[in-house]
Amino acid sequence: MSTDHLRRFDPEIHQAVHAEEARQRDQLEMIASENFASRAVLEATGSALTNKYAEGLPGRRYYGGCEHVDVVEGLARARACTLFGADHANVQPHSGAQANLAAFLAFLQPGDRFLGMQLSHGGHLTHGSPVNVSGKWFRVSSYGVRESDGLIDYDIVREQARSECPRLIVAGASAYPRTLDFAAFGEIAREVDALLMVDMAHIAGLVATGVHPSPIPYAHVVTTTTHKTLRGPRGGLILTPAEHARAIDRAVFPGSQGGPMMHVIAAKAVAFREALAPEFSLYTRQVVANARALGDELMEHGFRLVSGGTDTHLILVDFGQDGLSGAQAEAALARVGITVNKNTVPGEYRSPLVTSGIRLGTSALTSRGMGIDEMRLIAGWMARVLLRPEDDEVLGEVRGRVREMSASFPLRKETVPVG
Ligand code: DSN
Repeated sequence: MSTDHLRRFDPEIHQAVHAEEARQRDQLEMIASENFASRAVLEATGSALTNKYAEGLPGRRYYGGCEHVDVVEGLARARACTLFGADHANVQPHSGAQANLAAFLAFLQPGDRFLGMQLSHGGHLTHGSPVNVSGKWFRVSSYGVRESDGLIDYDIVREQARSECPRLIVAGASAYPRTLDFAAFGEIAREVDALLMVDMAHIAGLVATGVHPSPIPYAHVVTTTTHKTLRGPRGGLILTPAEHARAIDRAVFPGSQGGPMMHVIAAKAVAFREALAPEFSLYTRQVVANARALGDELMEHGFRLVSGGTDTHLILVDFGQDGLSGAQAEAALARVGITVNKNTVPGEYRSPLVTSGIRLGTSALTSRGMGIDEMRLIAGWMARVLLRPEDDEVLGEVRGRVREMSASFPLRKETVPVG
């Protein structure tokens, strides 16, 4: 996209934007929650719709001049419903955290109890962490993964649900590499008469294409971001059965947000259209195949993966209590141009700023067209760096390989369906 005006008016911001574009292009982006949106998504995000106030919903706005943004939001809602097989979509949440807050507002009163996955076991900040509003305003009980195999033990979740009697159960994670059994969560919620909320932010693209089972048949509300495996603009989305549509809409606006970001909603509509195209299914299948290949190769090199592998786009490497810290690994990989994030692992004893693991994802590299051969090469380079993080000769050589590979795969393949 042309940035001539920005260059002339604000050279400092222009320079930083271009430096970031170069960073994304020249490095290997392996943060599991990131991806590269298409040009069409970027154009919609950068459009004149940013100027428009449109509190309310299509056809029922508090401002004039909404006839065009009504079209946009109508399309976004209809496409989201088609994509996920949902009755109702609210496309206004500014982010995943806002979507979760709105879901809590719709279904809980302050002081109610809910059951969510513990952050250090792969859950999310907004699922009841004491530093987040979800942990401050509600009583929270947490479930984790089994120490022996890193998997959720649904019998333990059931026992906890029976003894804690939560009003709502949250299923969903930001660092769980395996398939989530939404049917089991649904059964547990029914048994204890709780509502089921699913936060599918990480796996939304996989769910949209049937690569991961859908939570829609089991959940009272499903929240997600739109920018991870779904590859849209940065934002949130809530899906719900028709009976809860009004409660959710009111919890978003006026409950917890003001004016919707219509430019981002336009970009969400574009991303949903892209995700409905057959090419997107091929993409998500490749994302998972790539994650499996990356994980297998890392294990060949002697690394331990939480749960012994992956069913998704995500891998969690556990260096162990006496091993490299996640912070050291993140820094060493950054020096060769591989971007990852340090991550707590189940049973973590180091601080969240240090950690004993790293989280890897294949969504962004797969968007560049990389496949299994590239994943195997990258795993080998990572192993060399992580086994000798202070060896400048090794780092220099791997940095050169990373540059060569990045140069061979364009950052943004066009994904917009024709017709
Ligand atoms: N920060 C996101 C992630 O990296 O998983 C979740 O909000």
